[in-house]
Amino acid sequence: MARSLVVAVAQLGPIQKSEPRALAVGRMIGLLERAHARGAGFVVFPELALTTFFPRHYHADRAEADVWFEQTMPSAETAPLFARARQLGMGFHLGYAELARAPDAAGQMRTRHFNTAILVGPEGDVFLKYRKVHLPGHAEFDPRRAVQHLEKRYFEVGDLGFPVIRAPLPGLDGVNLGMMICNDRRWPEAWRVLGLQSVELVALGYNTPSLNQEAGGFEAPHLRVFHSHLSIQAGCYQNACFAAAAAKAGVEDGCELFGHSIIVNPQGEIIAQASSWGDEVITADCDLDLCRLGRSTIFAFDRHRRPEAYGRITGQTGATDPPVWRRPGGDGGSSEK
Ligand code: CDT
Repeated sequence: MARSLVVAVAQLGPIQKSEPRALAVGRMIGLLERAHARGAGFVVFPELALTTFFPRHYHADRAEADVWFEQTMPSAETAPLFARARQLGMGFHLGYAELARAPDAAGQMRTRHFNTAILVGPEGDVFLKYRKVHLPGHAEFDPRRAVQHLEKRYFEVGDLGFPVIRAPLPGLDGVNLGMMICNDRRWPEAWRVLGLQSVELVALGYNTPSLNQEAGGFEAPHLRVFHSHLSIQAGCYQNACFAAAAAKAGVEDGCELFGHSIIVNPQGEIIAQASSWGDEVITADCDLDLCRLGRSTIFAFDRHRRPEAYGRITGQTGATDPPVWRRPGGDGGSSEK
């Protein structure tokens, strides 16, 4: 019998700086209900779904930015979303800014800030938490940019790795679920760590501007969408999994986010795509057993991977220069550096 799950992506249109969380949560409940009416058992909401994408705003005093963070989850404002999902028997994925009292690497209790996402089950249990690992942007105000991207200022690098959990979703005893947040999708290492845990469905939220401010805006907007889709499609194909990628879209605080939310199958094909820049639900009926083909043939990791040749992947961060070729016996000596 097919292991079938109707997956929904709930793309959110813009959330302006002045808009309260309650407004966003009301919109999300509306999207949840639309997804339910289409038979979905699981809904993916975007990265930092409760507020505007605040890393575009500079706070000289970092503590001022704490207004964008959630100290509890569910919070008073998000409790209605949890309650409605439970009533409808639906699971969901939610991205938010997390302010936690948690021990750091040295075991010291500290106030910590993360760009976080959770997977919530149909009975309201938090199955899994993930904290964004690849934080793009910069930590200080950059006068060359028309729009800031201060994720490195407001968040710490996630400390939970890339976990996967096998958890029940409507109609299924267990689905192997994992998460990524936005920029993570561009890094094949992240996909492979999930693939090595037999992930079947990757939930992923993003806020991606149409213009690359770092490059002075010269990167064409259609290439920004292409690179996003390329990364997700390649990740799904190479790791034999589905992905449900939910964008924030439209003009938010004067900055355009490109939307183009998608659902991708293990062949790397886009099987559903948003077409608006507003609140929109897309769904796809996902037969999770389709993950088996890639996993048992070309990407049978246990038979074909060669970790002994991959040392650089975990051994270094930046790229080194290769040795310069020199003709053997010539004046230049050997080709070794
Ligand atoms: N939110 C996020 O990670 N956005 C980045 C844009 C980076 S531009 C500094 C992304 O990779 O989509």
